[in-house]
Formats: sequence, C-alpha cells, structure tokens
Amino acid sequence: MAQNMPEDAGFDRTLSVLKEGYEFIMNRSESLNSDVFETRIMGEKAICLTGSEAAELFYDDTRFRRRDAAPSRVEKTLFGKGAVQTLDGEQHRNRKAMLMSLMDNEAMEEIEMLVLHYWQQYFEEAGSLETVELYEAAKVVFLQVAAKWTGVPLEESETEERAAQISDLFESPAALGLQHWKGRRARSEANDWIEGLVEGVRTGAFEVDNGKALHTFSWHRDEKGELLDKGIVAVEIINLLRPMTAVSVWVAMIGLAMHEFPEEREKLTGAGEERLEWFIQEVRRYYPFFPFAAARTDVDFEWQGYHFEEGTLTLLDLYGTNRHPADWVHPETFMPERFEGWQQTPFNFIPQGGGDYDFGHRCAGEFVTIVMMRATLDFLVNRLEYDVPEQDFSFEFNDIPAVPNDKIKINNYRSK
Ligand code: HEM
Ligand code: MYR
Repeated sequence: MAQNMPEDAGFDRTLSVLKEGYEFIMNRSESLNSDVFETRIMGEKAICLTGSEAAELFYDDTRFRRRDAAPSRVEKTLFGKGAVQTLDGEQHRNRKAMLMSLMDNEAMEEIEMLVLHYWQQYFEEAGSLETVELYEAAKVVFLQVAAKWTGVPLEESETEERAAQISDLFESPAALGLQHWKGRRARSEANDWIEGLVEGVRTGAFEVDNGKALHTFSWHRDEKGELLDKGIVAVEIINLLRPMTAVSVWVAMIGLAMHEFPEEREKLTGAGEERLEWFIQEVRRYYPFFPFAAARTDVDFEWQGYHFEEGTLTLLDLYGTNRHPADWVHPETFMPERFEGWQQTPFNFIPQGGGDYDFGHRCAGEFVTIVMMRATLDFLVNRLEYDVPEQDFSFEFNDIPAVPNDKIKINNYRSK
C-alpha cells in the first residue's frame, strides 16, 4: 500500500514561489522533513523533489517526460518554441547530439582564448576613469565570444543592443510586469534576427565556415532525415548565445565571493588551474542561479512507498540539492577546498541539471560555463588590477536570476 506523500497543504502556492524564490522547496522540505512533497502551483498539483536520490529519480526518462512541462512564460522567453529542453525520446536524442557535437576540446580552447581576448579588448576600450559594472560588462563580452564561436555576425555598433536583448531572455522568465513582457518581445526579435541568417546560409547569400554552429544547425537532419524548420534552428542557436551571455550572472557571483571571502581570494593569486577551478565550482554550488528543473510524470509508479500519478508536474530543486546535508559537509560554508579529491556523481552537484549529457537533459554547456568562468577568474586575478568601491553587495532570494544589487562595480583598473 502506498503511503500519503507529505503535503504542503492549503491554497495554490504560486505566490509563495514568487515570494520565496530559490528557497521555496528547501523551506518546505525542511519543515516537512522530507525530500519529496506535494503542493499546488499554477493551478495544479505539483510534486517537489530535492537531494541526489530524488534527482536520480527525476532523471529516469522511463518515468518522466518534458512534453508540456515548461511553464508557458518560460517557453515564451527562455527556451523558445520547440527547443531541445521540451523534447523527449528519439527527437530529443537527435537534437541533443547536434548540440553535443560542438562540445569538443578544440571548442573549449577556442572559447577560453576568445574570453580572454574580449575581456582585454573591453578594458582597453573603456576609459580608465569609468566605473564598470562587472555583470553588465560580462554580458557584452560573452555575447561577443558566443557570436564569434557560433559564426553569428555581430557589428560593433549593435553589440550592446543585442546583449541587452539576449539578456532579456534570461532576466524575464520569472519576472512580473514590464520586465517579463520585455522578454517576450526580445524572444520574437532575437528569433527573427537568427532566422534571417539561417535563410541566408541556406540560400547561399551568407557564407559561414562549416565548423561553426550556425552552419552545422542550418544543415542538420532530424530523426526523420529532414532539415529543421528555420525557427527551430534559430531557437537552438539562441540556446547557445543566451546561456553563454548568462554566464555573466556567475561572473557577478565570482565578484561577490571574492568580496565576501577575502581569505579565499588571497589563495588565488598566482594559483594554478586546479585552485581556480575549486573556487568557481564552489561559486556554482554556493550561490543560487537556475532554481528548479521541471518535468511531468510519464507513467503511474511508486517510489519509496509514495504513489506518483501520470501527468503530474514535478520540480527538482537544483539549488537545494547542492546544499543537501546528505551530500555536503557544512553546506552553508563557502569552502572551495571541499572540491579537492571530491567524488562527483551525476546527481550530487547539479547547478546545471543532473543525469546524462547525451541521453538526458543535463546542460549541454556545463563545460563551456566552467571554461568561461575559469578564464574570467584568471583574468580578474592575474591580469587586471582594480579597486572595488563601496556598494550594495546584497541580493534577493526571490530575484531570479539573483545578482548583487550594484552588479559588482569596479574602478581604477589597469592591466598587470
Ligand atoms: C540545459 C543551467 C549555461 C546550453 C540546462 C538546464 C539547466 C541549465 C538547469 C536544464 C537541466 C534540466 O532540464 O534537467 C545552466 C546555467 C548556465 C548554463 C545555470 C550558466 C550560465 C549553458 C551554456 C550553454 C547551455 C553556456 C551552451 C553553450 C544548454 C542547453 C540545454 C541546457 C542546450 C538543454 C539540454 C537538454 O534539454 O537536453 N542548462 N546552463 N547552458 N543548457 Fe545550460
Ligand atoms: C540559460 O540561459 O539557459 C541559463 C540560465 C538561465 C536562468 C534563468 C532562470 C529562470 C528559470 C525559471 C524556472 C524554470 C523552471 C522550468
């Protein structure tokens, strides 16, 4: 006999999700003393999961699917219609293989070099008396990196405007009012921009190197042997441009970590790659970014004595899993050295989702993210000198994605 699932009883909790943000699942999982509970959000029953054991369940694709799982406001801004994030089965495998085919060592080396190049250029061009917001600067730098890497042409004169447009896609999914509607408009404008390029590639009006994503995706054949709709190619190219630009959120958190933990910052000067990597891994674990992944149960089943009914919306807590006491010692402490000799599983450290890269929905760009963060940290620690003026470093747990209020201002910079 199945037992009743612990329940966050009462009215619809959509408002609580907005109010508590990243901590919504953690708060309830603590008070109910359970890694699984039932609640109501967006007018329907929903199951919330946290911790590596529950994550392993969530990524079992015989039990969960992505069809109809993403809230409409997320699809209309962040993902785009028909994106890999929303696919299942053969169709997902084919599309994911297209994305993963880009992610080789050569690509990581190119991206690392581009990150360094565009950061250097950024600070050469900015007047040395100016105060720079690292978050805003990183958006511009990273869109340039992403455009160059994917083969998308970007004029210097349009860089700022495009960076703002692409950023609206990840700043709007959880926002209310104007900020959200800006994101929907940005989605349609960004799609139009890239669709025009795909047309150009296909008619021969626009030439792009055949190693570039824009070329690969424009000529990719789906599981039925057909070319993708140009709108889908645009959505998947934006699935590279957007999250690479969004690594700026983590650059802001790198800045915050260096400010909050000066003794850890000290250890980075002249340090090797390994130490830089522990630091950025701890930034990815400690600070919130992507709150939860969403799926639906695909069949009826029982797990740990609880019944899961087919079709139920299910959220996996990414932030909480990275701080789950079953997997992390002193999860509330910022401690980069915890990553020395640490044992990773596909489910215990999931800031960018868990499970398998090729067969599941784990983030296609996790290594790209790590490379971009490590190169940026190296640049900030070893190649640039700067002052950090007094400012508001705090951030809100219900601001998704969360960024320190003054966006990490720096000034008086000069190269080392
Ligand atoms: C999927 C987070 C950077 C491309 C995901 C997922 C998360 C995530 C949580 C979904 C996992 C799931 O649904 O189970 C992040 C964060 C990033 C980041 C926080 C930091 C900025 C990147 C980068 C790229 C990328 C740099 C590309 C270069 C993708 C793609 C998917 C994905 C294509 C869909 C995978 C699929 O559905 O199979 N990411 N990501 N992401 N990410 Fe990222
Ligand atoms: C990306 O651009 O894919 C990476 C970072 C985006 C973070 C945006 C956060 C909004 C998440 C909304 C909740 C989604 C539940 C399915």
